[in-house]
Amino acid sequence: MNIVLTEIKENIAVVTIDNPPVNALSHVVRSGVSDAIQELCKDTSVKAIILICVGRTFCAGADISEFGKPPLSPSLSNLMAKMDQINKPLIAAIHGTALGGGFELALGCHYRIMIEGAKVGLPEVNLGLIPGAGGTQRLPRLIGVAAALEMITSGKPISARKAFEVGVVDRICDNNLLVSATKFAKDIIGKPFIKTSELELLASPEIFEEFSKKILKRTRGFLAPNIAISAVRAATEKSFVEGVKFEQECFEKLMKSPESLAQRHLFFAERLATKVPDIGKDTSIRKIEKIAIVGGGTMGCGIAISFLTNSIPVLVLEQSAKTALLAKSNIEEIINTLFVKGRLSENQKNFTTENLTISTEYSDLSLSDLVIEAVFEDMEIKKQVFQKIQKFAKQDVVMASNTSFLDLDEIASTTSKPQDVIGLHFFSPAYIMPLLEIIRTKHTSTDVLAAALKLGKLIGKKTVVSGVCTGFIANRMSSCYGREAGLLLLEGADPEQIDNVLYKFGMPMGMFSMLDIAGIDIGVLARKNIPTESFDERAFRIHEALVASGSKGQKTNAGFYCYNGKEKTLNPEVEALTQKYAEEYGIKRRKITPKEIEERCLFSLINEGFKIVEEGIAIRASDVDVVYTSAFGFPRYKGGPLHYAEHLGLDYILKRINKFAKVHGNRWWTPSSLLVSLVRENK
Ligand code: 3H9
Repeated sequence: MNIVLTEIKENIAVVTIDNPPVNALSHVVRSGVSDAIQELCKDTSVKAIILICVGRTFCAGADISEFGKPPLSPSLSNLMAKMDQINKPLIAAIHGTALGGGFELALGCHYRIMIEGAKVGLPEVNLGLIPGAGGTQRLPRLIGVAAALEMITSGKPISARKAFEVGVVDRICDNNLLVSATKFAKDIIGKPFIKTSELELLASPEIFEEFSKKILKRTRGFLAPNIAISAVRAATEKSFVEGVKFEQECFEKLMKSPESLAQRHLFFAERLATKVPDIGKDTSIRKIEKIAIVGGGTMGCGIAISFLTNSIPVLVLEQSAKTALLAKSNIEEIINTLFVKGRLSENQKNFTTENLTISTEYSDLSLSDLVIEAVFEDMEIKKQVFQKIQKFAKQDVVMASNTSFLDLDEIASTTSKPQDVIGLHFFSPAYIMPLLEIIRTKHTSTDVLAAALKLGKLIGKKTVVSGVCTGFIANRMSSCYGREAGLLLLEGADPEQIDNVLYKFGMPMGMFSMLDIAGIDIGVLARKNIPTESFDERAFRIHEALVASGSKGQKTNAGFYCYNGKEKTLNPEVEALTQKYAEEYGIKRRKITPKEIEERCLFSLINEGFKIVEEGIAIRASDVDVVYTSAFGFPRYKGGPLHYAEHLGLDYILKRINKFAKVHGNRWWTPSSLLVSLVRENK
């Protein structure tokens, strides 16, 4: 197979890249394109060159799997420098997604033509990097500093329409890309062309400071966005060549940073998580086209929106006409808000209206391929719902539960087809949160699991498969983290102190602020349905007392904090309760250091993560990282709990866990045997 192929027709050369799956700019592609261009420059019959890709996309960027390995010449920058010397027009013909180095390659061409529906972007910040092949120097020259800063620091791709509007592309076509690019080439042959590197760029220095301030909150802790700003700034202060040099220095520095290593780890981890050892290309997949959701509460509505906004019709089943109508209006209201915010197109909005059905009759489930139960988190209620689903749905229906804690094997055992039962654990709000935790029971059949994985991808979720245990991967880990935070309260810390430490570590917010937002009552209720031996009741006594007194969090203006408009202060009730329960449990209150708070909360999480892998609940360690970064906002620049553990040193973690076991007992601090063996093997 020719990875880079050149064909010449009527004075126009077409250089085609064919490097599946995403035409990454691997060494073979770089050298192929470089050689092709060199040859075509010499050929006087060639008047224009089109650069195009086959397969599902234009180049998706540098080959990330080559990062960290010895560089092979030509580098992408060498190739771009060569393209800058070329004396005939170069046209990039873009379909799919031109990302990172792929977009930079297109920016190095003199013209760009895009097919409708294609996208371009510089997502390097998502990998803890900045564009490293001239992107920070060329893009602002082409579209101005403000628009370039937004694209480079957000990493978000833009549509062909938007690209045309801001001046990234010269033409959009709606069908045959090569034919359109050839026509475009014929139009411009003989006309003078401009190199992006030679475009003039002017900007006032204030724009950079203002932009830095604007993105401060969303980029907290990340290294790359601010470095990207300085690289764009260099484009306004230095010559093109000097600017490119500065950009490359920044790129190389970032490449070695722990932040980029962590973010690259997640890139591959998220893709690996979709792979399950006994599910292969030949595995048959249960057909899922029609979906029904039993329960139109917050979760049910959120799940329905996730499908509807991805063009999948949904039936929502409720107990009464009144609650069914309420669910419908809630869904429509959210859809409308998303539309007003520009997050949904008019077409998507219309699809929703036409494809949402509500019902109160179980018999209406008879056409559904998948029924998701999203009712109250109560074992008995769920069992009854499953029995009804089986009674009314078709023979080969997939029966899913959205339970976040309960024993799915037990739920499945109430049906005569446990092989058709699976867990689809969405996180709230389901249409926003990126993770779908798929729970595989000991009976779930491979065609059902394969269908769930496919469905997750279809609705744009990151999928991770978990085995059955209390809380599965996400909530089991989160319970440990919450337990330590609760115990630390009793031992002498206050909610604000704990929250500040966790926020400083990089979590989006501290444990108690989070509980106040989510509603403290949710956890209190959930614990009523799970085995008491799976949690430490002491850690949650304050939660229970608060809920009993009506302080459920922000929704009641009081929880761990009191809320008065924008003002947030510690709730004095919490201090009184901690004193009371500390005394009751014989806990001597003391001054707690930030280090202890951080290590107790995070190392308990890490230890549980290793246990989850050791027990086979998670397929691999990196799945745990995907879950915790996607479900609970563990800082991506730290790569997830288990990646972070490796970064800190597993021997150090084990030493501290052993120390905590000595002080606080073995019940929660028995080190994971996987962790112990990893430390032993490393010695
Ligand atoms: C860069 O360009 C730096 C430059 O500025 C400077 C250089 C000097 N490399 O996501 P999918 C693999 S940094 C290697 O499931 P989709 C991926 O691992 C780069 N491999 O498909 C997976 O492999 P496997 C900037 C890559 O259709 C397979 O392709 N670019 C790369 O859902 C399919 O991937 C980016 O950050 C790569 N660049 O989504 C873009 N990209 O099957 C990263 C993908 O073995 N890529 N793979 O698991 C993406 O965002 C998505 O892959 C894309 C397709 C949207 C393209």
